[in-house]
Amino acid sequence: MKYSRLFYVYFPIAVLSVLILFSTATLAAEASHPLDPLNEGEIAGAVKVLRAASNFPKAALFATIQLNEPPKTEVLSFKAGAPFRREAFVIVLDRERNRTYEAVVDLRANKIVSWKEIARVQPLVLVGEYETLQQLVKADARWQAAMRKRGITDFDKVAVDGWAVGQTDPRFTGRLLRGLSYFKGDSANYYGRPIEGVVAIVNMNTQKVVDLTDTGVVPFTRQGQDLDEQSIGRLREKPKPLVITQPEGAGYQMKGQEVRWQKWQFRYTMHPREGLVLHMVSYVDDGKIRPVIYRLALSEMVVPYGDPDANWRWRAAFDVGEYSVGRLASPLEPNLDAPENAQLIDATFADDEGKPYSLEKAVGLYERDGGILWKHYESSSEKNETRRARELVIFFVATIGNYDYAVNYIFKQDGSLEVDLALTGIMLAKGVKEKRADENHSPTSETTGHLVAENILAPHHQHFFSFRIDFDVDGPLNSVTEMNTSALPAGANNPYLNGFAMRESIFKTEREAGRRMDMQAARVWTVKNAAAKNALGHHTSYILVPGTNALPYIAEEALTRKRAQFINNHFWATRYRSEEVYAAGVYPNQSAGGDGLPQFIADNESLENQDVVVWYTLGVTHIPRPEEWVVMPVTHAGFKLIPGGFFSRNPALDVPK
Ligand SMILES: [Cu+2]
Repeated sequence: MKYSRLFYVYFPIAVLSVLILFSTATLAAEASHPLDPLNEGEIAGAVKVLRAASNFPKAALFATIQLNEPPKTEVLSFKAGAPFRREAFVIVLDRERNRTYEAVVDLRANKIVSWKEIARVQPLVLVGEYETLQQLVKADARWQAAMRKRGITDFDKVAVDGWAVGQTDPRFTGRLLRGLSYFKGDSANYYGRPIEGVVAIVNMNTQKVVDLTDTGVVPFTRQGQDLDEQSIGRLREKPKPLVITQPEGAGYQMKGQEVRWQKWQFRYTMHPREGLVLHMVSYVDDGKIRPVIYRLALSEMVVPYGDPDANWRWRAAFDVGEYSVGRLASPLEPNLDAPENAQLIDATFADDEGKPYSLEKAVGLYERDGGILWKHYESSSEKNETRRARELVIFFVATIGNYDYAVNYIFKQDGSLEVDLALTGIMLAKGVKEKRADENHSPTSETTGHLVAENILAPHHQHFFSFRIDFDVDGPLNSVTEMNTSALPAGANNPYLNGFAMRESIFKTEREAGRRMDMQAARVWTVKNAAAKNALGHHTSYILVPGTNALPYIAEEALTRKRAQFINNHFWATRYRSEEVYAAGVYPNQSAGGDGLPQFIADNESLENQDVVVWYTLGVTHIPRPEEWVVMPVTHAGFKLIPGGFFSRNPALDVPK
């Protein structure tokens, strides 16, 4: 049992030392709110109850152990101190029989509430499978021969990376992973040295390498490419110190999982699959708590690669559903991953055996300068009025193999909330025989990848992120609209041809609400409350303002596209259903396609004045540059949720100097 750093904040030193001396497992851990994440005791309790059941498969592994979030109505009506349910949702993999089960365990009564087999699915990649896969591949005679052919005899110098199998030959069945080999040598970083052409397919249940392809030797460098200062070599002069201090402490208050800052209040949890989740985001307006969002998280991702090569055509990582971005959060390094005033918070997860563990410094929370909040300089009177903005950032970074993704939620004083993704890490590298970009083609020729170093090509790819936003603007009953702007037709009403108008239309049903961006129409979407109005008579709303985005290149007929239909639209809206959480379904790993959003909208439910959920797909088309090698400078992509008639005037007018 490990006390979280948060916990310390609320206890004076004297009390703290007593706690350390007489620490008991339950003190820090007791859940005080229905949305509190499972603590170590609860995870262990759920596992104990399941293992004690006579039908529990002996060799089973735990793919997921998470809070079974109570029904929304129960959470919304919860009053502090009142009793509330505690349940664990568990996904169990029976390796021996290749079967998957879902269980719900009542943690108060210590009993199994439900246990059911889910046919023909594979849970996400288990933590231990990465190492097992590596051992299995390295023991394979065909793989060893492929290494020897490349002059590699010391197999300890090779790293084998585990990948969800993606599209595969129907000959191979069961629980499959692929193994990609890299020359590691004595370095930490091996992603710049792919042993191209060698890919293994492994059945993880039978623990057999079922296929090994070797499409031929491609040169790779044995020289290390580590990223530490010493390996990089000559460094520029370090800038003079820039110090961030908060002499009176942080400007936010934190109580358990709840954060209050500058009229905002919300809860957060670190979810094993989705990473950071924001719950019950509200704005305190004139003393009244006004709900905006019930739940916001990254629901799914897919990263399809555009190289038709035999060893690349299947690559499309569903990072949330196949790998789980929460459990793959990397521990944040103080003063580097976050500024010096940041608070770094641990998360509690379960391993494959169901054993709880603490992932240290998984979440960062800090205030930062936000530039100018608003300003006007009165030229005639030479009077300046400026207010400086402050922002609150809560974030985590998921590292999925070579790539690192930071997901930042940024609260602002003007009532807006920004979602900012930062993409960094190392591009997926393909070994090629060319040493120079002009060796085989002219600069204007068609390519599916870019040479970024000698013998290294970075194939073109796209990153798609699906954010699920369960809006509750001034309450759960909302409607969804689209705003399109266009020029007015010529005529008596528009004699100078300057006129343009915005038309707002309401989505009546789920299928109508599948939409794409339109720059000509300056298209945005809103979630409105039909019952609540501001002082000027506007229905209160929040507007989803897209930022950069992309459309998919992978064909609609391709299996990857069928599995990732959430990328068909930038915007989706569905009726709230507690089980509809993942844009590509609960089990995208080895899926045949069609799960998730296409299913959620199949019944075409009404969206008018209902509890609605919005899904925003954010795409990034990545045409690699040499400047992104050997590690990528951060690329940002995101979107904003801004109030539209939620307030009656600029809500940041009251921010003092
Ligand atoms: Cu990329």
